[in-house]
Amino acid sequence: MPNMTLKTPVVWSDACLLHVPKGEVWVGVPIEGTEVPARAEVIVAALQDAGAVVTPASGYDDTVLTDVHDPELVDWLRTCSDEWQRGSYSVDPGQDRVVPYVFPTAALLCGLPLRSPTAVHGRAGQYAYDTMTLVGPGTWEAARGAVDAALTAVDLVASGRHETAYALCRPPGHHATPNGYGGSCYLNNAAVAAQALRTKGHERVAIIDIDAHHGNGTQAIFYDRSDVYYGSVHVDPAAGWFPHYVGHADETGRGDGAGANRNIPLAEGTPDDDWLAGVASIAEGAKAHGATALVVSLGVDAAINDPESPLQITDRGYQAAGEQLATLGLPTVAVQEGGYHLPSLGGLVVATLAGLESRR
Ligand code: SP5
Ligand code: ZN
Repeated sequence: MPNMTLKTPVVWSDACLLHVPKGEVWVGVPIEGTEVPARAEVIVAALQDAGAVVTPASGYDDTVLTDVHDPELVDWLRTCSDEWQRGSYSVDPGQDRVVPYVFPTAALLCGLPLRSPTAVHGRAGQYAYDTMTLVGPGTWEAARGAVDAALTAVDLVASGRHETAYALCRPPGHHATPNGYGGSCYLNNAAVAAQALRTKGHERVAIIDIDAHHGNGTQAIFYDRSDVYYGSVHVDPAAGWFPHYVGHADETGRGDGAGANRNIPLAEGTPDDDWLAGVASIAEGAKAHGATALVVSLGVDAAINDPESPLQITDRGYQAAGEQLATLGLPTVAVQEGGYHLPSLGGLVVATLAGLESRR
């Protein structure tokens, strides 16, 4: 897209580079992992090339975190790496990142109440629900920086200064649940942003999640609430894709939240047209819900070359998704979620933001 100038402010915190997972454990095998600091670097570079102004994130108090997360999860994330380093794990068995190996699932507890173990290598499985989401020395600072970026973007639109703002959050957030973390996510940036918009006076907020994976964390946080709509298009978890257990079409909300959750699982290989029909359908749902502000969980891993998903979305598709969401005419905060193909990441984000700007 030559000769374009993005007007959407890009909010960024240098702290987001401090999270260095040093790999992940997948089906028991340590692999390199794709949620790397270079993701953020290539996105910033592409946005600057497109003329976007990069704004540093402001600092916010930790109290915003417990609007959407249990305090125990927040305390764990803040302290577990230091506790792990104080143990001898980096020498024996030679692991300097926090990695769980046993999980208090229903299959283990068999109805007994959960009792939190003292040993940090036991307790890890109480909060981490997978083995791919390692915690290291800079993880907390980076996750906090990502939340700060999301909240700064909220302030930019809530003040009326901008119609749309983009937070370059890393690590991503939509798999982080009220009381757990996984899927390369620790704190739920999109949920914090939606909650902040609620606090600033928007009675109804919509979150539209176009990451290739279902945002099980965001869904869980708002599942019982009528004030925040969650809609997602994603590769069908039942077809063998993370998060496997959650993200089905019949998950529509519960109690007060009944009807305020919408999942559109898609087959492997889904191209632009069918994906865009899903995005349009979810946008309709957001409109019907009466939302007056929008959070976009902007994962670009549905892209055709992405190594983590089998969806086949092009740059044009992402731009068209941005254009569709722009027709809602709502104050919009876009937060970065996944996206792992380094050569195309930047162009995909630029295309989406260009689409979101189209209503000006
Ligand atoms: C935010 C986000 O997009 N999280 C994605 C979490 C899903 N990660 C699953 C990783 C599975 C291991 N990938 C091995 C590479 C196969 N091509
Ligand atoms: Zn994803």
